[in-house]
Amino acid sequence: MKMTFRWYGETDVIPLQYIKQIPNMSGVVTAVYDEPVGEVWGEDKIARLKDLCDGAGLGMEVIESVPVHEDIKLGRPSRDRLIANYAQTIRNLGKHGVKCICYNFMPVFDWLRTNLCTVASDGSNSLSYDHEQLMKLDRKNLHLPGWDESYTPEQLGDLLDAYEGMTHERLFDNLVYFLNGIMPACDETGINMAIHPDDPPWDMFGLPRIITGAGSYDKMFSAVPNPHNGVTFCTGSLGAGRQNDLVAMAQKYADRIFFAHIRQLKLSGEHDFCEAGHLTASGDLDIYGVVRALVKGGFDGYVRPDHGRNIWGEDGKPGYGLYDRALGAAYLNGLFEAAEKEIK
Ligand code: DNO
Repeated sequence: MKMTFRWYGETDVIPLQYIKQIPNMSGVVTAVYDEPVGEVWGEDKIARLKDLCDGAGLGMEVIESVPVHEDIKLGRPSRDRLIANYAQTIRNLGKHGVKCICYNFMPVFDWLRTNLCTVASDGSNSLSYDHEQLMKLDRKNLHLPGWDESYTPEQLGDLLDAYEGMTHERLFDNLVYFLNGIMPACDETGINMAIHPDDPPWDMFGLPRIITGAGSYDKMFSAVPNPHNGVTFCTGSLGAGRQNDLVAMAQKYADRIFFAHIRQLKLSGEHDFCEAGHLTASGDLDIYGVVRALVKGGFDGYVRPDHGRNIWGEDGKPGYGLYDRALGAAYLNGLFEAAEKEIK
């Protein structure tokens, strides 16, 4: 396993040097943030990021994310040009030592929460999701925490209209078309594609979601068996789906899990959850069980502590402060060391 940490590039308030000081930190997970979705990432921008990481003694082998243009998800005629651009970005990243790309195939919205700052009894705060509250939102006038800057109301309205009538089957076919289009670039460069599960793993506002659990994985691997086609195993996203047995999945798909996002949830009701500290005892997901299952399955990928709480007075980017993620990394290092010594 290679321990990594998400870093939002030069505008991130967390210095690379602090990340390097976390024990066992092999590298950062980052992206080129100033290229419009669908454009090719230029080598100059990639090289600049890589230089910064090198300078701090950190690797840059994982990119999260190279976003997929909505026209590709919608299957519009422009997709062929956009897929060719994506493949070129893969080739450019490959030239600079990138080994793994995390992406998602969620229509319109990536992650969804109803509150980015839910205060716990110990004074820490974290992200949470309340299904009833979300269902009450007006689809025609949507305001979601963390999303207001991504779209103007008109853009959002047009996009939601464009997905009108989109079925799970068609969206899945569009994913397969996309993967088949980029696999040659992965074969050439050796880059592994790691799809992130839908977060949370159910349909929203009439938009289909297709990467929700073991069934989706089986379907995707049988449609595109190429060994570079794999997943980002995100415990928090998959774990919100009560039907998902994370421990069984971690072991079963270990050889297709190129990247693991590990975080903890406290579940309530059928859908609701609040993010918690990484420790198994802090929530309802068996983090120890997942790590053990990954090791048992022969997992050899990248790991990052996923969303942390804000603790010790830090006012970090929601989910991405320094302190609690560093505690998460330390905890995960311990679990991996123990599991590897026990199992190998
Ligand atoms: C949120 C992240 C997601 C993730 C993308 C990957 O904190 O887990 O935004 O980066 O879904 O494409």
